[in-house]
Amino acid sequence: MMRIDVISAVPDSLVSPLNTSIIKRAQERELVEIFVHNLRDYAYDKHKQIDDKPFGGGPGMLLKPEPFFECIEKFLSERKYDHVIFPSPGGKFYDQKTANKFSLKKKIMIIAGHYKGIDDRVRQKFATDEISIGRYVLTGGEIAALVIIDSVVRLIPGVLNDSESALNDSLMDGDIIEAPYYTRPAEYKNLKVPEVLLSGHEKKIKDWKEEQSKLLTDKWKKINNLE
Ligand code: 6GU
Repeated sequence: MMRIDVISAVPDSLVSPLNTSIIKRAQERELVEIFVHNLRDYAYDKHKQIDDKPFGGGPGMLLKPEPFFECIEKFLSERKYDHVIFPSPGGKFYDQKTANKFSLKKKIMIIAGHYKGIDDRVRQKFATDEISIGRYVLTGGEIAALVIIDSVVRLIPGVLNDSESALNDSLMDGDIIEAPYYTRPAEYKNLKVPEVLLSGHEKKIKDWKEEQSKLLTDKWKKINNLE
């Protein structure tokens, strides 16, 4: 079973999303165990302070190094981790290839920052992978941690049912966008399902899906300035 430890100053923001739908089911099936840790539990001074003003001035507060060091050093003494992931806007862009790589591992730790971030010594000392999920700014690393966990856990064998199968998903076999899907009703508010999908003609349906996939993939590359 894969083990994922997440350390956060706002652990509540992680709990509901991880206990929902497919990720919840993956934990119930004992395919992954996900532990959300409250940084404040590792603040050993009497005020349990986890943040402080940045040296050199500037607005906002930083997460102090000591609670992270206490927490991370404890975890590292208990087991060996394949990756210690540090979500950060300055990191390497996250992609499917990286998700595939992480999904093959057994022990992953994710260190989520909040406020203006974390004292940089935490990253220097412990991070093996610094990862950005895109060119925009978030309030913290928690949502990035959820993105990473979701994309990794769904790749663990047994997590998805056959009907949810990852095999032919968009981007799985290298940047392919799938044809659009429709269900009943065949017509709704004058919006029609493509005729071919109602035809029962297997070969025509297959050809249509391939054609749509190619069109959407080309359009996707164009709007995203790829190739
Ligand atoms: Cl990983 N963290 C934050 N705070 N902002 C981001 C990000 C991560 N990736 C893109 N923007």
